[in-house]
Formats: sequence, structure tokens, C-alpha cells
Amino acid sequence: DRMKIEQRLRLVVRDQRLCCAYQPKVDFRSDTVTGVEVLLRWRDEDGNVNAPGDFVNLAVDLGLMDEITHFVLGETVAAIDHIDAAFGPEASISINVAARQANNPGFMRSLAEAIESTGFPKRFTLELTEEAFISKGRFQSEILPLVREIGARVSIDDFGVGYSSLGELADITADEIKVDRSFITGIHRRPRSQSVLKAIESLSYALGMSVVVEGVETAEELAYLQAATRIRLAQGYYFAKPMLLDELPLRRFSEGRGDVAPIREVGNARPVASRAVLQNRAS
Ligand code: G
Ligand code: MN
Repeated sequence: DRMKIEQRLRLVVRDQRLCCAYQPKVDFRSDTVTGVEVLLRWRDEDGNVNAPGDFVNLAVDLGLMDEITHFVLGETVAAIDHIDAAFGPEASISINVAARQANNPGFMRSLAEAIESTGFPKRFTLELTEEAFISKGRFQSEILPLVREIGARVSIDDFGVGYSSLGELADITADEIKVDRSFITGIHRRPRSQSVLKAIESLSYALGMSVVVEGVETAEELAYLQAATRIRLAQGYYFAKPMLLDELPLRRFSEGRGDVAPIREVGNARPVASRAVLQNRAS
């Protein structure tokens, strides 16, 4: 199986079938878009778009991921006018970096340089999973300063599914924490997830991090978050799915009146649970 995936990955890279999708991060208290996350996608021979799945870990193993991350950054910079038109010129731009890449000083130096040379380094956030911060590589003392130096921000991605504890969170200096969607799915009817979310929320705010919830898919989940937490920021299909470049609306996403480009399905994503709330409220 691994050899098959490896073969497919090498063909995808060779044939330049990698691409990016963009998913907004919204402030659901003020109905504004505050940022956008850039997500890697690949096209199969028939042109269908897929999420990377096992590709990322394998690409890291094969030493292909550094080049791919630079490609993602390059695509994002090339698309910046479209991104600004859709999400606003103030929107932050989040790029994902695998934990092993984050602990490689050579790679991180090259990435920081590339981000700096975009001319707008302060708009960037690097999303790293928990392992990046807690690994024995001296990430916090030696690598994080490289990111800080160019004025970019760091985010803890998929929080809650890794191996770190809430105690270890106290030692991490990040700007943002993204709560994994496994805690958000059905949150309105899961008291235990509600308690965990409350604990993450209060610890994160006490440590000066902003909190983003991932994977909001339904009105019920959103209603719970609005009524029972102080969280403002979210991503998820309820607001918008990740969109390919040619699917981005041509004018501000949050100013939509229903006549903006429809949010179409991307790859193997599930159908949209409801129309984008931002569009509904604006009309
Ligand atoms: O690990 P990270 O949070 O960066 O991964 C984001 C992934 O989650 C993307 O591949 C994106 O397509 C997917 N995603 C984003 N929003 C939702 C959602 O509301 N539900 C589900 N099931 N997946 C989502
Ligand atoms: Mn992410």
C-alpha cells in the first residue's frame, strides 16, 4: 500500500498536480472574515481534487515536503490579489507546517526567508501541531525566534488529539490555538466535550492565545458556541468549505448577497450542511 501511495505521490509532484484550497476563518460574533487557511490538495488523472490524507506524512518521510511547503507559499503569493478580493487585504494567511519540518532549523530558516521576501510577512501564521512544540528538538528556544523575527505568528493546530497535556500547553508560547474538530462535532449534545472545550478555552485565554474552533458544520454547534463560550473564531463547512482559486468569490466574501460565486464542493468533502451563514445574515 505504501509503495502504491509513494508511486502516486511522485507522479503527482512530477506532473504538477498539486494545488491549494483556501478556507476562511471567521469571527462569528461580528460576521467578518479574519483570515484564510491555505490547504494542500492534489488532482488525480481525471482532474478530481483530493485532500492530501496520507500524502503529507509520506512526503515528509521521502524528503519531498519541504519543497511542497515552499510551493504552497508560492501559490499563495501568486494568488494574493484574489485572496485580498475575497477575504480582504487585512486577512491573515495560515500555512501548515508538519512537526518534523518545524524542528528542522535549515528548513525553517528558508521558510522564514521566503515569507519575509513576500513583503507582507506579518500577515502569515504558521500552523504547527502539538508535537512540533513538545519535541526534544529545541523548537521553542531556537526555531520559534526565527518566526517571531519576521513578525509572523504561530498557531497550535488540531489541539486535543496529540499527546500533549493541558499542563504542557502552559509551556508553549503560541499566538493561537485551534481546537480539533473532534471536540466540536455535536458539541451541543456532548457534555464531556463541552467541559474539555471550557478548560481549553480558559487556559488559552489565560495564556494570551486566541482560540479558533475547527469543523463547525451545523447551526446547532454554532448556537452552542455562541451561547456557552466566549470563543469568537471558527472555521468549518457551516461558514465555507475550502475553495480552489477559481472558486473564490470575486468580491468580499462577507459582503455577499447571494449573488456571489457559490461555495462549491471541493474534492471529497461532504456536502455543505447549510448555506454560508455570513451570506444569509448579510441578505
Ligand atoms: O489539520 P487542519 O485543521 O489544518 O486540517 C484542515 C482540514 O479539515 C482540511 O483538509 C479541510 O478540508 C478540513 N475541514 C475544514 N473544515 C471542515 C469541517 O467543517 N468539517 C470537516 N469534516 N472537515 C473540515
Ligand atoms: Mn491547519
